[in-house]
Amino acid sequence: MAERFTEWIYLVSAVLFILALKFMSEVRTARWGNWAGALGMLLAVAGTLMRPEVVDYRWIILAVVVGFVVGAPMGLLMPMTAVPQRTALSHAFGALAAGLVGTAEFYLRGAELSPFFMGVLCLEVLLGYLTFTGSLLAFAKLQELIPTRPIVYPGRNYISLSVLGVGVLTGLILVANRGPAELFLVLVGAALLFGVLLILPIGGADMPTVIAILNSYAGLSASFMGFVLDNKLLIVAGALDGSSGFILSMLMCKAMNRSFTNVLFGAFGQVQVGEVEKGRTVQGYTPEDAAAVLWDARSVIIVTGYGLAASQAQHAVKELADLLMGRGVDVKFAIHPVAGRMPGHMNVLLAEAGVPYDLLYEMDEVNPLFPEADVALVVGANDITNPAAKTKPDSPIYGMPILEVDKARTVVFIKRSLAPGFAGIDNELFYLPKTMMVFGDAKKVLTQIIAALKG
Ligand code: TAP
Repeated sequence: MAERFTEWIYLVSAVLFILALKFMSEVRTARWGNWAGALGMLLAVAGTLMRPEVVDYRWIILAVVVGFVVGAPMGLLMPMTAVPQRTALSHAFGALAAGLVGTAEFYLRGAELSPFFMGVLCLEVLLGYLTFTGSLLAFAKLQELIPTRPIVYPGRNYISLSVLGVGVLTGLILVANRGPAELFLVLVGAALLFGVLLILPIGGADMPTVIAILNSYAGLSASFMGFVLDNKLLIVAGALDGSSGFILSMLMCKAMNRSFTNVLFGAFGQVQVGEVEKGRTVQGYTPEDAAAVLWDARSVIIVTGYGLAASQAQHAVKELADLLMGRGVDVKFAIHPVAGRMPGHMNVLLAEAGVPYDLLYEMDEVNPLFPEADVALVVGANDITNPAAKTKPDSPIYGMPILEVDKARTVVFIKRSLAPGFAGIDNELFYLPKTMMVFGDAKKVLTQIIAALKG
């Protein structure tokens, strides 16, 4: 009876997980997606605890308390800018759990497993442990605990693939012989080492894409765990996680015009400094100058990027937009799919500040509107506006679709310096006569512009 009840609860959870993904694919329904996912997980845990094989709750209660004590402050206190590294940590622990369950199953009933189940168990362990060390390293790079630049050495791809090859070969021997147990340790060691080798040559700024890939590995590992434990919900949830993570990483690569292999093996971001062209001058302006231009404008398109997140300027930009709209100015926000450092980064920040959804325009909708705009106000963005993506075939961002701010009558850039962004390259736009560079922290400069406009 309890078994049957659990199966029904699992079915409802699986539907909620699918709905969560569906809701999260649109800004308007994203919050429901969160709730659907959380409810699905609550039901899944409750259903599992009702299974007859759970006979003692003491360790489980302890684990729930520890999880709550660690997880609740992380959710409440961690700033939005740290979400990529928080996600990396979650993947690390989820994947470690899958790896440990696989290890326990191997030692408890490895000898009885059929070749199919041994194969699945080996895949679970391989993906679980490599995701564990890979995600920990991704976390350390994003948190700048270790250097974020790609760590490259000769023959790195061959070395990494050889270590993976050792893991796969060991798995095949285990499937054929179901032993010896010592070989299992080689499999675990190879997986742990491969996770490190995979991430070392990848630059910190590529980590969000890598995290989406690691997400899909962790999901697959959980799905394989579902086979080993004969738990249908784990199979479904893991497969959803694995496939959605994979699709997300593909979308991110497409939006950056990078191939999957270029992200994983291209050591992108090695040349981060010294790329700014020397001997050219830019025109620096004060916030008051920018306020004067905005005062006269009839239409303004605001483009936000990573710097908005770094300076937490979302509330200031909303206040400025309100002020301009109060004067009858037509204000739009242009959203680039890879602005910032994670998918939907700008949508989340602007939604947090209360910017109405109907002011947000996707790249394809807004690009034809730039020639009509009096001002393109670029706040803490760089690469997503860089015309090199269209004009310089040797540029690392060549082919990436951009927001065509250069077509507006005046371009106002708010950033702290001429420093490049994620791609490490100079931006022609800074040097155009129609460009006004207003140097400073985005929040500070916006606050000064608002004060000048009010004054
Ligand atoms: P970036 O090209 O990285 O430029 C951000 C600019 O913000 C920098 O040039 C920096 O210049 C400025 N900045 C930093 N802190 C600031 C502050 N406190 N106040 C004002 N400005 C500040 O960012 P973007 O235009 O958003 O482009 C995103 C890049 O990240 C793309 O190349 C994309 O391919 C890559 N990427 C995105 C994702 C996702 S999913 N979003 C994932 C991986 C990679 P200063 O230092 O001079 O201030």
